[in-house]
Amino acid sequence: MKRIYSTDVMELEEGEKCKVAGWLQEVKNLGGIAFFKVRDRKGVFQVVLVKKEIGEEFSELVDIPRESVVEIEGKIQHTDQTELGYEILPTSVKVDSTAGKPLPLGVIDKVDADMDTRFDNRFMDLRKEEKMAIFQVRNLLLRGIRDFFHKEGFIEVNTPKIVAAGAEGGATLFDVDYYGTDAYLAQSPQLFKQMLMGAGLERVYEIAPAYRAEDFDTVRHTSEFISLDFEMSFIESSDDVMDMTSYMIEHSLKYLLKNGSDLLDKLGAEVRVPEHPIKKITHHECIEILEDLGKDWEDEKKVDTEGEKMLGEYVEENYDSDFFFITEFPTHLKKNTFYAMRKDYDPSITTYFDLEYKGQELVSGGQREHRYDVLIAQMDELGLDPDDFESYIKTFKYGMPPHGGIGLGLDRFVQQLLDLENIREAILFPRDTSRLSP
Ligand code: AMO
Repeated sequence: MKRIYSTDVMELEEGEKCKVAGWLQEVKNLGGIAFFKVRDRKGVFQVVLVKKEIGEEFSELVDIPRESVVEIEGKIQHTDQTELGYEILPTSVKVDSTAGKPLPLGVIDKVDADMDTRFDNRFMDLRKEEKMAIFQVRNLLLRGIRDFFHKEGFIEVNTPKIVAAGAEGGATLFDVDYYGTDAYLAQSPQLFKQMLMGAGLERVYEIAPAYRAEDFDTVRHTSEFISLDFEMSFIESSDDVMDMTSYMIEHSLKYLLKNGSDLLDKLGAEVRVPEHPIKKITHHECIEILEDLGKDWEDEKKVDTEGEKMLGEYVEENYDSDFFFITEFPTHLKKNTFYAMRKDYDPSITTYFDLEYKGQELVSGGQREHRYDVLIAQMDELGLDPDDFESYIKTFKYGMPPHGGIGLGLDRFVQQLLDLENIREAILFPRDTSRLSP
């Protein structure tokens, strides 16, 4: 008999035969009758064991340890005794795998264990309905994003993660011993995306891990995260890149609302789709707003973590939106990005922007410098040796269109979307300064 899910059982007629399988979540033994609650990835179903009918085997069955994997064949019985409205009367119970005792982590406990215990036993933690739902939402978000890029004529690419030079400055590079040569884990596909513009692909995107040796732990940084990047050619300005970014956010959130409203309800998440165009505030204006709001700076005036939060609340109150762009970042604040195009009327300002979501940076991007001579001059200014970036630089010598793109932290997107306190909740097996296993 073909196995069906807990949700399919509801559709069956009284007395109809079925086969279900899952994890034995709970056993309630009342003496002459016992109840199993069995969970599969879609929900929970109830099995009723009547001692008189089962006979000797009854005592063995009610002793099966919780969280063992069982396969049950039986008949449907409609009932108003349970919330579900139906239960299964078993004709056979097969134990595929017996769970050890005690469990390293409770699955239906009301109170969560501490984070370390949970992540040490992540396979068990993910059995919890509300934890699994996070990754079902993440999956739908990704499907919405891929759907958008496909519609817009972008192709999905994969670039190397073992690289010879960093794209985001030396401080957060992980070293790799590459057959005796120094190499690094890629911080961003940035330089490769640009080379693909030189290759004439015109519209590309990548969804892949990026690595940063962040030397402290925060609730929004991990050492490995999924970077969603796109790059597009023949743009007129960074406005084209911002437009594409906001359409992508809009499309993916609408896709999620359309296909995952049950999951969002389960997680108590209210998703607000941004109205196009998303509000743009220059970095300079941000500083003025923060000054009006009474922010104190210890040293340089810039939008720091506290400033982001204050601006997030300001935009929420005044523009009723979770999103806004900070545009025209001063050149010295984007010091690692030698590839950023600067404003022609004022080279102390870049065409670079961040997209903020609920008071936290979600995206960075802008228009790139595509003119070879200017690019070399910008590298010189930052003390970078063009020889270290030889294969990248070469691309600019033989025909490079005007282009731009972004990087979006997917884990942060899920974190902010679902109001998760810690980015690690949005990652199956997070990597940080103290975690390398599992
Ligand atoms: P940036 O360094 O701002 O830009 O990174 C882009 C986005 O990636 C996310 N992010 C992180 N998420 C989790 N943990 C981290 N340690 C971490 N670091 C970054 C953030 C951030 O906004 N090359 C540019 C992109 C471009 O211009 O195309 C870049 O990587 O959400």
